[in-house]
Amino acid sequence: MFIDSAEVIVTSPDRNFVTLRLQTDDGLVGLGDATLNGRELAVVSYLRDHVVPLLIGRDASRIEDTWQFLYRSAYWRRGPVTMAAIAAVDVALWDIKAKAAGMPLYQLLGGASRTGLLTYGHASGQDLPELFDSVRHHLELGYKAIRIQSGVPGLKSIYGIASNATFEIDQTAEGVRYDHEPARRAALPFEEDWDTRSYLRHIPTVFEAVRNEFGPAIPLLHDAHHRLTPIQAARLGKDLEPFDLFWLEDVTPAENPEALRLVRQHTTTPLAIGEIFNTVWDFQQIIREQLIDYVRGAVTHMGGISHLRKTLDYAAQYQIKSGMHGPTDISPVGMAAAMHLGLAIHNFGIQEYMQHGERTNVVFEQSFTFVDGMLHPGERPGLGVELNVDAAGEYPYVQAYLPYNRLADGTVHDW
Ligand code: EZ4
Ligand code: CO
Repeated sequence: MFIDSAEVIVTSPDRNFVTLRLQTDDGLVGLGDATLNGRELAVVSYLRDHVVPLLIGRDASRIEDTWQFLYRSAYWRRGPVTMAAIAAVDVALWDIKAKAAGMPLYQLLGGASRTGLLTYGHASGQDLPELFDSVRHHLELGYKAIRIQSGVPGLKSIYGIASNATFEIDQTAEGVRYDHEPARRAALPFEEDWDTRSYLRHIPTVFEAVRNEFGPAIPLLHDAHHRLTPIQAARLGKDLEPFDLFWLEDVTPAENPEALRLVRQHTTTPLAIGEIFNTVWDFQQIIREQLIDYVRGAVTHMGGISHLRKTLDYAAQYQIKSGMHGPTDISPVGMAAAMHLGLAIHNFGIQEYMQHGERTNVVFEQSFTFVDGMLHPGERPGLGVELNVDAAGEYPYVQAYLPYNRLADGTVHDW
């Protein structure tokens, strides 16, 4: 079983996606997601210019060897571009292997450890009435766990609020619905504003209101999106303790993961981190020291199923669970890979699930189900996702960037 062709397909049905499509000499097709939000074309070049030529003629069954070859032969290791490219190859090869075996991929990963995957969706609002409506909407959709993001008085536009999002094309068209897609289609990144003191004052009042309205039982999550210092993060964790969060995410920036030591000393609010991490080494210390409770790494950005599985197996030894990143910038291919892995591993925690738009679901034909807030990848051989190449061709790449933050005095702040 040899790799006969390798194509990198860029499509932008509702947003940009980068997909690697491998085909073997016996006609099996494997897909891998290589989408890196706002930096998509760098991964396209990495794959097209430097990886695709190495793949043609390789034995498609040698997944681990191919991973090690791509990782070590480059010399320049790690980083989001490299690891997204390797992830796409890894996932496409797993897809092919499972199709060759005639099994859904989770069977090759050890079979199902559960009947379905608990998910969480994104509720948000500029103010409490808008937020409550959004929570109710998510409950109606079946979600059993909900992330809460709120506007902050005095700030015009901040991360995580669906009604802030603007898309150049058709955001209001029927069927197109995103909880929150932060990337905007424009030539320049959109500027948002930030004030940590206002945020820290306001967020506990939001959680108090949500608990009063929706009761103590529903798991609630919150994303601080890399904006706090360790001591600010410690205070937020403490202030949120009465509201029993499922997790508090990305409290401090990714560069100093050991900053979580200080946060941990002060709060029992569970911590999740790592959506922008790329390798097991980024997680090594914080897993070993038990500084986190959930690993946010995505298959798409962590070098694929092979490498994220190693990371999660390591985490399992410390009672740390998966909380794989699942925003709309993970394509249906990346989401399917996450579902198969999540179904198979023992230490599954929760899966983020935001739901793609209608056009995306036409470009990517999928077999997963979402019933009563639980995801299941389905029983089709492989990942269970097929790329409709003709439909993909109707939506060429559109330049889009993630926003960035400035403080009131004009200083650039972490976004
Ligand atoms: O900002 O996926 O938890 N989810 C997140 C996301 C990220 C985007 C970046 O591409 O933090 O909304
Ligand atoms: Co996040």
